[in-house]
Amino acid sequence: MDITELFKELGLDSSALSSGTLQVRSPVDGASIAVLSEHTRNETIQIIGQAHEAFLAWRRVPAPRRGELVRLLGEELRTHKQALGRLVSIEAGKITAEGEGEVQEMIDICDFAVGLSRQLYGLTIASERPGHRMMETWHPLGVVGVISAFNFPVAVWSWNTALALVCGDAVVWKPSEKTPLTALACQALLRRAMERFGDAPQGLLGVLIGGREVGEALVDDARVALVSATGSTRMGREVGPRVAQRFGRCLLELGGNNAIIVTPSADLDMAARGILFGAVGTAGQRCTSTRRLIVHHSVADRLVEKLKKAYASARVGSPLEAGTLVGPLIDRAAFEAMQLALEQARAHGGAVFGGERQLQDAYPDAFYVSPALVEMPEQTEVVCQETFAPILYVMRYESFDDALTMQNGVPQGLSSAVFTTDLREAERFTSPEGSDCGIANVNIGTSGAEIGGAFGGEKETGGGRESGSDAWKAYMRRATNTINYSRELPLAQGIKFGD
Ligand code: UN1
Repeated sequence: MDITELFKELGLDSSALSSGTLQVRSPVDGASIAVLSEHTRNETIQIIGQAHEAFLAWRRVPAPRRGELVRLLGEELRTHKQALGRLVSIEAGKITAEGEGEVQEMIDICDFAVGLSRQLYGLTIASERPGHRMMETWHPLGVVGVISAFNFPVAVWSWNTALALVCGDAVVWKPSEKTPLTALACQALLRRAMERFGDAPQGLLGVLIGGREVGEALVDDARVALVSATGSTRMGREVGPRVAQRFGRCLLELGGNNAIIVTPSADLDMAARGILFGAVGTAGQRCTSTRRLIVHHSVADRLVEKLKKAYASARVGSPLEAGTLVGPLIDRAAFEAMQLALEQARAHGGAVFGGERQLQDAYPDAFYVSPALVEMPEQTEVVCQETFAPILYVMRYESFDDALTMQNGVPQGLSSAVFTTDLREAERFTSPEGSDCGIANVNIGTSGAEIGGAFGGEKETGGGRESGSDAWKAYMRRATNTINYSRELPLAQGIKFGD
């Protein structure tokens, strides 16, 4: 499908994509695919104002009816799954299966949120006073500001938006400057759902096109009750305190430095497959990508050999071509960061396999690399950093205790996994003294989580939880109600006051 047709199917007006100052380039070949005009600070403030107006109306709509809008959004996504998946591939460089997989993740969260729209339950609590009842009520929160990254340009928005909409909130979204087109396509799809829905308030979703200035206006606006931000730890360090300064709420989903432990009893073929998808998939540009392999010395040689074979045969190429497993890095800066990390690893005694630039002749303005496997003598400084590229550091261990210490010995705490068939090791890994991450898996890799669970992590990952389970509670405010249906006015704690 040619790009003009793709834009048309996704409701993007081609003429609006060729004016302005924001260059949008495809990482597939580095070519410009659009030039967008950026919002000013004033426009941003206006868009937040419209979202706030929309919130005031939307909060009065019954939650199951709000769920109907999300159901319709899910229908639009089903209809346009291929087209939106392809735009994700063009704009973010994901292979076709992963681009479409990302849209499937959106459909899944819509289904989840529709069910949730009838299950925003509060508790009933026993009162200590006779003739009294206590309960909890969950109310819509306000405008939710969503800041998202290039690597999951649409799914992370949908986790936030599907929940926010059923919770009665409006959304203002600042997508990455690297992937604004997929954001505009999502906005157009939601608009279509809103037209079919009938009476949804217009400002329910604002999309901000621009860089730091619009992001700052969103973060600092007191009408934005919750800022849900996905990206680097550096970004989170700025956003968190600014939102806290005005007593707003933050949901942070920041860097990961995810490890897989492989123990002597592991099924090595299965482990190798899990590691390959985790470390090489999405060209190592997921926050859940596997970045460290902690392997028992008795199986290390065998596993590394298997991995080297798999690495050598993983096809690097255009994500739009069938058979490609590894697409491009997002841009030159990502390539340079990767090379710098590899140099540092070498300086710390690392033996690097792979990592070279590929396809430079065919795509001089794009950045393809062979994935790198780096055997490290120990977990040095560079291993403790998140480098957003396909680098897998391999370290060996002697005792399971050491493996756990190494797994937890980095500043980030998003995802983790153990491959073992030893019940004791599996249980210890998921126990309180095991992995310190928000996600701890057994016999599956670190990436590719389902939407049904809460997603997020500890330490420098920021502590936020999005997506499934009871993550919806972050998008609502809780009121505790005590209702007296007696003719007396007893005070709590047995206090007698003036009688
Ligand atoms: C991200 O990289 O920001 O678990 C999100 C996964 C996906 C989501 C990743 N479901 O890899």
